[in-house]
Amino acid sequence: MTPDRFAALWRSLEPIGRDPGSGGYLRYSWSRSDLAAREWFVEEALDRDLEVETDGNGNLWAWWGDPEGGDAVVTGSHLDSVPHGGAYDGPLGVVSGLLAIDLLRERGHGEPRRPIAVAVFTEEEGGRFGVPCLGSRLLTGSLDPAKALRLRDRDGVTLADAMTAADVDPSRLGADPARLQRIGAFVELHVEQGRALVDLDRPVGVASAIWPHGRWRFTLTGEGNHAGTTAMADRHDPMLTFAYLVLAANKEARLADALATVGRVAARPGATNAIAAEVTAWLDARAPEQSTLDGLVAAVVQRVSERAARDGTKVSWTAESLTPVVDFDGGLRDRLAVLLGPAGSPAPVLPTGAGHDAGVLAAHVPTAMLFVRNPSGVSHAPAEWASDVDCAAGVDALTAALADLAFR
Ligand code: HGY
Ligand code: MN
Ligand code: MN
Ligand code: MN
Repeated sequence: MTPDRFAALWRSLEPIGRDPGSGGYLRYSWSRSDLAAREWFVEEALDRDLEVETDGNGNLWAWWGDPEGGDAVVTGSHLDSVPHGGAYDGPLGVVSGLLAIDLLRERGHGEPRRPIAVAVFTEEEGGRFGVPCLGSRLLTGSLDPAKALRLRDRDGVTLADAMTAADVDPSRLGADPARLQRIGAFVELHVEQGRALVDLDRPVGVASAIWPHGRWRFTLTGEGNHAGTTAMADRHDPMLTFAYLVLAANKEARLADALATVGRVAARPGATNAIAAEVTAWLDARAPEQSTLDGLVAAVVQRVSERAARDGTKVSWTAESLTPVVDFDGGLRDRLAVLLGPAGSPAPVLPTGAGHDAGVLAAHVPTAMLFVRNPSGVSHAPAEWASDVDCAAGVDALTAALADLAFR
């Protein structure tokens, strides 16, 4: 794959959903820009004579070969983004899957022995409805469809209404064991969200594991009152408790050598001249070990509860999503590391703290991930970037992986 050829397809998707102000993406699942990106995918797949289907959870599948053949080799990723996210997180895996099929056909492999599909999973980021990997969790039966249909976005729109508005029937949501059984292996290519490959000076790596991680929603309740007539000593201000939540998360994560982020908060009523009555804040916590993660969250809860008692506020919390550690299939991992590295120097194998649909599927089918070098390591922000040269190397790696798995 030449960098120019990668760039040609990449440039046809890149503008869809980009916010002209921040340069980041606003591709929330079932939004207009997500629908435009999905339409782009369907067109590109049909141009390649791939058979396209939308499953009951809204995930897209573009097939080369008869899906009923079973033991399929599936690649792909997601097209949705976090608010003002980067261009490559998700789309790189989808574009690379389509280009890998082009290369396989041009290299005269003939028809694959195992059917191949490029999949696009819905709401991987949880950017609209709050639960990450929604499409793959529903497919694998690891999320209750009734609960999913009630999920609401920031405007109060339910997933059911959003799907209906997009002309996709929400009543088919739920586990799809027959579809899952079709998959013999899943390989997701993704831009690296970190700098390990930069430090190793390698364009492509193979994932070993995904750290355990989760999202917790904290509700801090105080007493709304007038900003101009309430003495400081008389206040029960949940924003104060919130400030302490952020500090405690930061401190406890550093102590535990783990990661904790409070990136989203909502204050009610949210008026400049009114003391907040209630604050809702979301904690994203991640650690190499489950015990470290559990300890970190327990410490944050303890600190915030102690603080709430001092502030005269109340605190409640609930886990919105939990992802246990994912160890990718060792055989697949090692096979791809050898295949994708120059002779005698296997591709680097590295863990990640980022969640992926591959992490959900790994509990059900042999799964691997390939990473493409990200020079700044930045992700979930407009600055996320990968060079056309490295992206082309990623397509070559994915092509080699699919050739090895589906044509032998
Ligand atoms: O949040 C994550 O780790 C992933 O990018 N959804
Ligand atoms: Mn992401
Ligand atoms: Mn992603
Ligand atoms: Mn007033």
